[in-house]
Amino acid sequence: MSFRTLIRGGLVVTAADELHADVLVEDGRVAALAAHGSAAAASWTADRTLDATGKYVIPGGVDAHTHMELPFGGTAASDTFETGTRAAAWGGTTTIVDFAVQSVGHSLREGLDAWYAKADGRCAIDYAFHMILSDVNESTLKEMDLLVEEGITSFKLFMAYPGVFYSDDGRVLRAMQRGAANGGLTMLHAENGIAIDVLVEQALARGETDPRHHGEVRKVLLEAEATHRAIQLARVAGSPLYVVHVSAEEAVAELAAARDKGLPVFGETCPQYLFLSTDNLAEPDFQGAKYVCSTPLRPREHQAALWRGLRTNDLQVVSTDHCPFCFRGQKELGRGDFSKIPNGLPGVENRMDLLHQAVLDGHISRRRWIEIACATPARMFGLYPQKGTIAPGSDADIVLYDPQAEQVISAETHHMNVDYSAYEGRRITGRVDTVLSRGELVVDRRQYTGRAGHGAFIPRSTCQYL
Ligand code: DUC
Ligand code: ZN
Ligand code: ZN
Repeated sequence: MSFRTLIRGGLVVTAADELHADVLVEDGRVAALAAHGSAAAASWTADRTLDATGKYVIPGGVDAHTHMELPFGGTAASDTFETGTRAAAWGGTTTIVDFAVQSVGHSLREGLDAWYAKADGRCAIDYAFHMILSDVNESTLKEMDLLVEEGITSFKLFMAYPGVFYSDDGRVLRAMQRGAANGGLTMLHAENGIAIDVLVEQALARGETDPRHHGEVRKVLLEAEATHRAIQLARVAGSPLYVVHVSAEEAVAELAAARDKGLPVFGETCPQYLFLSTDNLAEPDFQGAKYVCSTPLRPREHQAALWRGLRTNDLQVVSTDHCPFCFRGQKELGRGDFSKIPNGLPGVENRMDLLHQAVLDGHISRRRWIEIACATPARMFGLYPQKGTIAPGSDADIVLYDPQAEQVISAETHHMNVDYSAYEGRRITGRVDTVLSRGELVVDRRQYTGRAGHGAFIPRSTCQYL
């Protein structure tokens, strides 16, 4: 017996359309859409009807950049797959793409299997994986082909973090060449980590140990230079390129120049770069440590360039880089030495709301909100149209969003497993009301009804955005 859910009376917003339509869900998938009051909609019967009057009916968010349980700097990101995906659901995100990590000296297989094991049976929403390459060699290059066949179709390399994740230009080039051949999308952390480490050492020697110095040594020019270099390497390899967590205006300019030449170069930014700045990093009493991430927060003047990039499609995606560390006991590891502060911010629960606020503030349109947060990440990473839209045949990952509800973001009320909020006290208009994942209610009128283990691993096809 099939199970049917009817979502009545809402405004369906996708990247392409805004429709006053009812949505029929059958066995976890979208079966049909029809205008309110149409003969088709009137004829539908269902086992369950959700009243979406006054609400938006939007695709569940796709957060293409998370780090649940990431080991980093002698500690590990504080959200597990269980707590992190639950928080994601609360925030209207129904798919995450997390980064499995290969460590130096180990195979991709070992790293990937460790990530499958961490996530299996624990997720509230669906999930997929990218693979971080820390050790590019003959054997791991061959393994890339196998991963693409298994649905791990994107590979992150680091120009930063020498001695940990860092790959030199030759290794980056080899991985790009392999991706060009097997269809894998190369993702790059574009910061010149070799130069940054020199500046870190010099700053510490001068006694500059506060969190704000993290932002000062990780210079805009070193992000722009690495972005430029990444683009040239991708051209040489004949490979597309996706630059993660773009934060500097000068890096956006490099992407825009490449795109003006018609190159398949893409960029992602994150809420922290759109809403926070070096003012936060400079907060007294070591509070700035809450905002230490890499790439770093920039002076607030950079925000306008990021918003412009999102409007002009020089930037295509907003993901969170969700990588939470508690202030107490984790961020505190870097008291007296900013280079020991674990890098990362929480945000998986906040992205959809912050971007809705950006619609109200006039930075982006309502459809662009859905495009950068749902549809494009799904297409970029081979999940479309299963994820990222509301269309017949798509998974019924659907959010009923109340555009008029008021909320104040706070660690007191959030669901992420972290003891602070990067957006504490911020007023937002708009709030998630109800969330469906493959037709199952995960949040029902602000009550959590999901469960660990509902979320499934989703193998991905190759990039659909080329
Ligand atoms: N940046 C962060 O802030 N955290 C994890 C890894 C990264 O590149
Ligand atoms: Zn990174
Ligand atoms: Zn990251």
